[in-house]
Amino acid sequence: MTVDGLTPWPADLEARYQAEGYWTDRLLGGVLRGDPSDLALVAGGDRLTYADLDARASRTAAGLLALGLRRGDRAVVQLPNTTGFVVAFLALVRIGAAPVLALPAHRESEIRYLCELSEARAYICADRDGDFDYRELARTLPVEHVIVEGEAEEFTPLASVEADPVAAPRPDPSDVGVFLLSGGTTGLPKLIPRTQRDYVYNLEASAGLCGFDRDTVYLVVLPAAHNFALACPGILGVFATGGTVVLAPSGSPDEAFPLIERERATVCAVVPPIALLWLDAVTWSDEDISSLGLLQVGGAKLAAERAAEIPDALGCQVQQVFGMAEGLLNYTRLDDPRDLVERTQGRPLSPADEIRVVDEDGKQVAPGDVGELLTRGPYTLRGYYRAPEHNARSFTPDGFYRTGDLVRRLPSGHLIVEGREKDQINRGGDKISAEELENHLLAHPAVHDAAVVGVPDAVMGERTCAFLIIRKGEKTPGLREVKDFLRVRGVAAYKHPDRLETAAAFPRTPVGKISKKALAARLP
Ligand code: OOB
Repeated sequence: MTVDGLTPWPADLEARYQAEGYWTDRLLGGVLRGDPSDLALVAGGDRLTYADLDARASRTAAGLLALGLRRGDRAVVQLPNTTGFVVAFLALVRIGAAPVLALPAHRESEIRYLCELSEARAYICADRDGDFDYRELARTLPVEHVIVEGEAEEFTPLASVEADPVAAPRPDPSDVGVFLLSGGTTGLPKLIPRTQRDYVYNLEASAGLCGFDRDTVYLVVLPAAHNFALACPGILGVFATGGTVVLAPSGSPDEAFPLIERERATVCAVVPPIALLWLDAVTWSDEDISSLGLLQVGGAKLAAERAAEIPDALGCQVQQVFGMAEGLLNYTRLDDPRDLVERTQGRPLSPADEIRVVDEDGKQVAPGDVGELLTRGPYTLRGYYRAPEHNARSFTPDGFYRTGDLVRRLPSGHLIVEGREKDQINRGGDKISAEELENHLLAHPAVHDAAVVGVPDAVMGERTCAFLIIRKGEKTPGLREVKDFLRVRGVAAYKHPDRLETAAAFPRTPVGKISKKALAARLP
């Protein structure tokens, strides 16, 4: 059953998740549980206590209500790791208007689509990011309100969205709390509705598993809008347990190491390419990063050899995290034997997570064999937002989400990610839908057909290679020209191909689909 594009959990599972305590009445807006005088957030020059942040969030919530935003509305949020992100997020979830969390790297093609699909009433963005001006993008969007952190020009400055707190309707725990973006396997990205109660469970259970408490100082180097940094346990998991969040602009050792030293950061979440950079940087850097006790690594597969190096080289524990915006999180446990921490991508967070590993016919494989991971549970979506056709393919009739990941399950329940079935490239944790990029490439006048594949890469895990069949009589475009073409179309730069190859024809599978395996095999 689908209501307004949302697929609720069936009543029997809802009753079970409530009875067993996975779902409670706690709301995302109530996540600031630290001591009022304790430090909650360090960002740029800002140092906010829990009392400061709570006051900012409720004044901004009242300001949003005064603008006319209401429970059930949506706002596309595209902010880097700033105080504004945290305040805007908390304010929106408090009034029950769901943030649609775009990444700072997204451009017009992605943002326009998100605004249209979500029928967002507001777009909340930064002024600029280097050369890129979000206000110029905002001028083209179909939204009522544009709210800008920084120099707002003709738009509403975020700092001016504030008023004396007023009583407002309380969101229901079953309401959508936040929309996350799927990595995407189709032509267009999908929206993942995360309910207030499922996301609260996600962040609280994760914080418990990772041993977060008021002494935790969590350094954010990934985009705050990404599920990993936001709620696994992330920013929200820190707030729920009374620790301190420190926002860094990026994972570059030049920026991250001085912050670890200055703020005595104890935990950080990174993607494998950042872990590799740090392993290298620590050999020459002068900063004291000895406060770091835990490095969470996820988003893409971390090689066992690298995982093994981290404790000695960086002086901290490593935790592998295999998660997805759709829900399911797997963590290695802090007391797991070394072998499991190095070789596996962890086991499910929740006792209520249901796992199936199946073959192409949907039958469970023998224990220890590789198959596709299917999952269902108290914080895994039951359907993408307004995507009935895609949902019919992405879920089994009994509501298991088909992850597209190929895994092997050990007797301990730990999963090893062995590959991927979905047509997606994982470029150092950034996900690229092959079909989405192919559709953009097909719009190029010289391109007759396009097929995008991942190429193994020592640092990024994979890079993106686009195979093009060029139209008769047309000149083959160079990589630079193709990137410019995609930039003008408003496609985020991380989705641009790293490499171009031409082909006279594409190899086909027996059923006539392009064989990406055979294409990739053509590369030296
Ligand atoms: C995280 O979330 P997404 O939505 O950006 O990407 C999910 C996909 C997974 O389906 C899998 O294909 C891949 O990313 N992945 C991994 C992995 N962690 C994610 N593949 C191998 N090893 C891993 N450790 O990437 C995400 C969300 C929450 C926490 C951590 C990561």
